[in-house]
Amino acid sequence: MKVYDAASIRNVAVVGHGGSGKTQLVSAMLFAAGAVNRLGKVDEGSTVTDFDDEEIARKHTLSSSLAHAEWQKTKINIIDTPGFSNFLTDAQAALRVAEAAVVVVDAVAGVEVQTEKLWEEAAALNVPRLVALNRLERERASLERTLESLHRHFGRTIVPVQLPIGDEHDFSGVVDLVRMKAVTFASDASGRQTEGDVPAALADRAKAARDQLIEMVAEADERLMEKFFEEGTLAQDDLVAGLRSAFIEGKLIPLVCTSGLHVIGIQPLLDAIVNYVPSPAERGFPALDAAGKETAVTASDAAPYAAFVWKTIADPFAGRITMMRVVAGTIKSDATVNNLTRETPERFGHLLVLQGKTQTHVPELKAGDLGAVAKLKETRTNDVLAEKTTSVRIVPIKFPEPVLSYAIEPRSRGDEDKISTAMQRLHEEDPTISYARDPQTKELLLAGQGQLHIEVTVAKLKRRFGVEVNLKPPRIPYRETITASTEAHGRHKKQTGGHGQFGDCKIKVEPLARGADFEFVQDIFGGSIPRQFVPAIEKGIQDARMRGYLAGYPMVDFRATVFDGSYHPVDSNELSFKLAGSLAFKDAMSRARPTILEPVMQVEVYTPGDFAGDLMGDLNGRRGRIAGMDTRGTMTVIKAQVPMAEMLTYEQHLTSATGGRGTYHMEYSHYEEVPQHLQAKIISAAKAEKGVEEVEEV
Ligand SMILES: Nc1nc2c(ncn2[C@@H]2O[C@H](COP(=O)(O)OP(=O)(O)O)[C@@H](O)[C@H]2O)c(=O)[nH]1
Ligand SMILES: [Mg+2]
Repeated sequence: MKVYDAASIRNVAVVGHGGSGKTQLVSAMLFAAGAVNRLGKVDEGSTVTDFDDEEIARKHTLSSSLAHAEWQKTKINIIDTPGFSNFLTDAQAALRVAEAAVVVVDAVAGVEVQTEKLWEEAAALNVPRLVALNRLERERASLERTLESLHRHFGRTIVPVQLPIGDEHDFSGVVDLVRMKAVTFASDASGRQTEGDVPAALADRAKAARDQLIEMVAEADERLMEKFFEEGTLAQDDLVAGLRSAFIEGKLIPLVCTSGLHVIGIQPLLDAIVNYVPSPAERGFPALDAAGKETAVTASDAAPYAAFVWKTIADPFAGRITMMRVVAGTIKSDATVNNLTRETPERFGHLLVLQGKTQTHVPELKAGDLGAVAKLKETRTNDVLAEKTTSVRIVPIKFPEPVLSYAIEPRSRGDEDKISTAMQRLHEEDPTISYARDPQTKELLLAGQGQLHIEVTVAKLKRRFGVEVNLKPPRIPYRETITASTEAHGRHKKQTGGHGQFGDCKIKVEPLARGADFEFVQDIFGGSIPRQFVPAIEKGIQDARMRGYLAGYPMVDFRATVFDGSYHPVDSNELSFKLAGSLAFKDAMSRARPTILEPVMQVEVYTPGDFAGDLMGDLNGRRGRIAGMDTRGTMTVIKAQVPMAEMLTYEQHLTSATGGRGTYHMEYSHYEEVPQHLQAKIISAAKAEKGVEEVEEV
């Protein structure tokens, strides 16, 4: 396998709405460039980049993957990315290590929800964008209509550099507006191309489109603008160079026409990538300097090595695969490198170049290249591998907190350890999931970006690690508290032959502020209870409060003060006082007016403004309190506090109410009293469950 230097590398992330044909397009690119000798198909599960079992089964990309092809003596690293909302972080990570984004847009559907999100993401990172108008051979596909949709959403800087030849099923090639040539493709999906003159029927349209392109290129550059005014047009060289710099500066977004399934327009797309996309030597890698200011690291292979880990794959057989971008210098196989983030050396084995799941060894990887290494011990996603002395810092990829959690239970007993090991591995691969045991409900909670995300994670657990689990909505960790102060008495007395048992205490309970949990105070009058029995009383109250009073949930936010009692010189012991403490607690609860508390979430909903009114109404219906509204770009942010119990089904609602445009985030905020009329239900549910458990135990 060849080693490429920065000037002959192009890194592109292929992004776009799910189903726009990204994976198929990548497959066609690899095929047309001769990197593979057969056209892989999504529908047959034979593409290079959707190789995971779960991806093949669902026919959807769930995780970014890396492929490469050589074209015009240049190595194009292509990252295929997921386009579904639960998995977008991976696409965002890919944009961090690419010099350009190929935004794939379906020629029938036009701009879709995730197209917008990823477009904004790429723009925020200043990543130049190229639009591939794809699936153009389908019925109702249209350049005009899609272009209108693109202009409406992203502005008029999107400009075709090609026109399609033939409509819908007759789509057979493209007119290259820069060179004014027609390139047509064999109808057998072989990608064989023939170059010729622009067909007469398209000549006028092509000329008009070219004039428009020239004008836009001229407008993007003052010097070209002057030339354009003088001569009424641009020289070929000026057009090519002007288009390239306008693209790199984000002033123009070229649009090409493709069909991934029929391998039409693919070589021109590869040409556009090689010709327009900056090499890593040209566009520095975004970083921060020692003072925290934004800077860019130029990919020079003479510089000291630096690499950024943008993704990790947890493979139960091959072990951990660490995917990195060499930012500077040269990294060699079998070298020991320094993990700057964790301050530890890492011993590298073979460096790998990835073609989907296929790994090829390379002796070294130079600055600007993307590659991988297997079986690193300490290194994780977002780590930087570099000399200790480097002053460069790389901003970590930001992984969103999980928004939704489910309870999981192993299908076979004793699988819990296996689950926890597997989850640790999966978390390395996907930091947007989390896994923990709820200390109160004792359930294992799996949290992720949405229902699909959690289902996919569960499927991975099964396929890769052989553990099967059931998913259930999580139990709400209710709590109990008291609303009135009272005094209470607990006496435990037992006289059974020989030794008796005697413990007796008086306590006072008082409500405390929300969040104060539990306080125990001893304030014993005289010597009515010997000091050594007080911890036993506390233990009795502790145990009893953890078992709750109304519905079995822990009793919190109160103080218990033991202030009096009595003892027996022979029969008193710790156990007796523990029981007296728990009896006193029960007695207190009968007058302390206990009530149930529920967790309330801080919720933020992001939605196009049109839906804000309805969504707020819905949140009110979920017993939510709207805390405010804000606009962020074209989106409205609704902030609200909503009981957790009402949010378990929110994702489905939000998706259907906004046509998938809305997203949300929530985190635990605080506990609040459950309205009285809802408490009875919680109590009877708890009793029913307890009944079941007792039956089970018999
Ligand atoms: N007609 C047609 N179908 C396509 C084309 N490209 C992809 N598809 C189909 O569209 C579906 C989604 O394609 P895929 O590449 O998985 O989309 P992705 O989610 O963007 O990666 C699959 O059924 C493909 O076979 C194309 O150029 N023409
Ligand atoms: Mg895909």
